[in-house]
Amino acid sequence: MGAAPAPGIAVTGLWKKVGRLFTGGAVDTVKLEAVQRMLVEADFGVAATNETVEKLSRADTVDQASLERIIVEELGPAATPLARAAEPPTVIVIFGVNGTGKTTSVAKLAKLLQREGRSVLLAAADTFRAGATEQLKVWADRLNAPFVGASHRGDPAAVAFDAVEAATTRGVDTVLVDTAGRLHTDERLREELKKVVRVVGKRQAGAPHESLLVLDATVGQNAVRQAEAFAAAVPLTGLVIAKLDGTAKGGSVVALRRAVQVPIRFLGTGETLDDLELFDPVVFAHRLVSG
Ligand SMILES: Nc1nc2c(ncn2[C@@H]2O[C@H](COP(=O)(O)OP(=O)(O)OP(=O)(O)O)[C@@H](O)[C@H]2O)c(=O)[nH]1
Ligand SMILES: [Mg+2]
Repeated sequence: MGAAPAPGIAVTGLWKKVGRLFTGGAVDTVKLEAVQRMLVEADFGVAATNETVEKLSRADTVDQASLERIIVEELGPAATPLARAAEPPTVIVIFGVNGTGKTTSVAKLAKLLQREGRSVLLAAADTFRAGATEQLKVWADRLNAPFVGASHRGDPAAVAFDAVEAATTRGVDTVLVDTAGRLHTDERLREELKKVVRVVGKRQAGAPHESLLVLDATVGQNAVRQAEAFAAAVPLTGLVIAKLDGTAKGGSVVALRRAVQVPIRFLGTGETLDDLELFDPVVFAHRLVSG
């Protein structure tokens, strides 16, 4: 279990607020209601808040450790490493609403895989936003990774297809596909993303091997609605929760996991290539409660 909170992650220090309620006397409704307000304030959302409070009400003693334990349960299992296809290339597609941190997360994941000795190719299937292709190209150059893009308004599925093709020819291990961000309610985007998934699946058996949704931790409950909408559109294999350095709440991580029942895989904790960590529920709950 992590002792001190890692630099870069903002913490809520939940126990500093909650703990004083439980220093003496029995757990009663007044105390539980106070906890409820604190959890909502920390962005847990109503459902996760109520479940946590309900579990607390049944606990023999309420202490720092029991609150952490309950939150660990809600956060689900520790993250598994990224999938690797039996026959390369492995294809990883990144989804999310505009501005959540998709492109940055693609670059961070590329760095992580390179550190593990895996070669990567970056594909700019965001042909919608002007400058998006160039933005990913800059990261590819910095990472010294091959890159596939198209002209503005080109077909994103064609870019993804070409990228898998190029990776196969060059013997590249993993393709990371960046996609366009628009509102999660946008029907055209949904169709575009489904097509990307379909087309890479035709080109490469089992692809995409990972479909990761990037969510912005600073937007609170709005991210829950985004997560639900994306989960309904494409089969997701994991969540990346970005910008955790920019929020003092962090309870949204619990709410998000609950909303979509997709495992949390990575946390984004800053703007540089190294600001990505593998999600560990025990460490995270500890930061949330005891930080
Ligand atoms: N503090 C912080 N900033 C981040 C993090 N991840 C991304 N950002 C910043 O958030 C902004 C948007 O990031 P992008 O990666 O461009 O987001 P995107 O989802 O690709 O955006 P669109 O392509 O416009 O949809 C940039 O300024 C990033 O540097 C993070 O974990 N922490
Ligand atoms: Mg982008």
